[in-house]
Amino acid sequence: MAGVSALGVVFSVRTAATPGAVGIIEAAGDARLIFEGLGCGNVAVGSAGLREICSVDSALVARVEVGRALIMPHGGVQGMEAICAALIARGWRLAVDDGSAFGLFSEVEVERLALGAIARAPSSLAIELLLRQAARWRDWDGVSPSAKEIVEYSDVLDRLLRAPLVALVGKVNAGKSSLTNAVASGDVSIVSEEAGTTRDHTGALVDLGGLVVRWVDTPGWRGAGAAEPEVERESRELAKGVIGGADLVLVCSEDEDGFEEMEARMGQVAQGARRLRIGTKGDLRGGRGGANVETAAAPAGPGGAMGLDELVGRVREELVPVRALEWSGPWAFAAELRARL
Ligand SMILES: Nc1nc2c(ncn2[C@@H]2O[C@H](COP(=O)(O)OP(=O)(O)OP(=O)(O)O)[C@@H](O)[C@H]2O)c(=O)[nH]1
Ligand SMILES: [Mg+2]
Repeated sequence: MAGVSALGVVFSVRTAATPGAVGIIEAAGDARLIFEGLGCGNVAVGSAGLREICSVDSALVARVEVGRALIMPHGGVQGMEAICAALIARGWRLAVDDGSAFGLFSEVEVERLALGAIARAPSSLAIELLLRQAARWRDWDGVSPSAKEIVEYSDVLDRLLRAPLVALVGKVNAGKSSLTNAVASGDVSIVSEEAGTTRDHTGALVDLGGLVVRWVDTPGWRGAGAAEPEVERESRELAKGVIGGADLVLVCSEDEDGFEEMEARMGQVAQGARRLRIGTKGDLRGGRGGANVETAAAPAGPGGAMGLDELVGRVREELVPVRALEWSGPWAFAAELRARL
């Protein structure tokens, strides 16, 4: 089309102000002219390929639309300058800097960071949110929501990127390992009637409906004054480190008094962590006061397990509440974004 050809190809450098390993050039215009200018073979719409461009460098060329391509060569300043000079010599026009590349946040840069985060995120709930971030950062005016609010929400949403630690604590035989196995739908921990079965903390990555957590079962604590085998004392000491680093502690107990007793014994170990009180063996004793959730992971009678869905829902809400998932502000999911807030 003559009109489009007359316009030629407009390109802009989308790399951040500080050059990174990869540079990004965005080209828009007539598709034939884009590939002629690059001097490389065609790339199908929606795909990417490694190409030798302008006889200067090899670059990843991604054709995002019929007439729009992202060209990602090595990011060094000299190399980028040589490519830009070659493109201008071939008739491409450098777009006037509208501030989007070097101002607050370039949409393409956020897109690149989001794709990297998606590749690493353990939780599937992160994906849809990350895909929305380029537009959210583009539309952010730098004032509202405030940087403080963005950081607060980002701290919560970042739990989708690093599998937060959930630690179960409770007295021996409270039913912690049974609960772990039921939630993880498999045999993660050994369960037995013998008190003190779990000697080491054991754990698994567990997907709680899109939020992946590190779910860790710890050895049980004996009642005050009870004799305790040396090996058990040592394993409990080791578990303290895990409990201390937990994002959420599930205090498990089959009797009403157990919660406060356990919390007092944990003392300062898990002072900063969020806590939920989980009533166990609900088939034997229902309606305990003080429990946030009542469960029966391995009921003795014919009925099935109880309270597991509620438990999963409460854990998710404690770690990544729906309020945060539905927040419409931008998420500073990468260090590069936080650094510029
Ligand atoms: N009736 C009933 N029994 C349960 C339930 N959950 C666990 N138990 C039984 O309680 C006993 C102890 O369970 P575990 O899951 O090993 O308890 P634990 O807290 O991991 O024990 P330690 O590792 O020794 O601290 C086993 O005999 C389980 O079958 C439950 O929901 N109902
Ligand atoms: Mg156990």
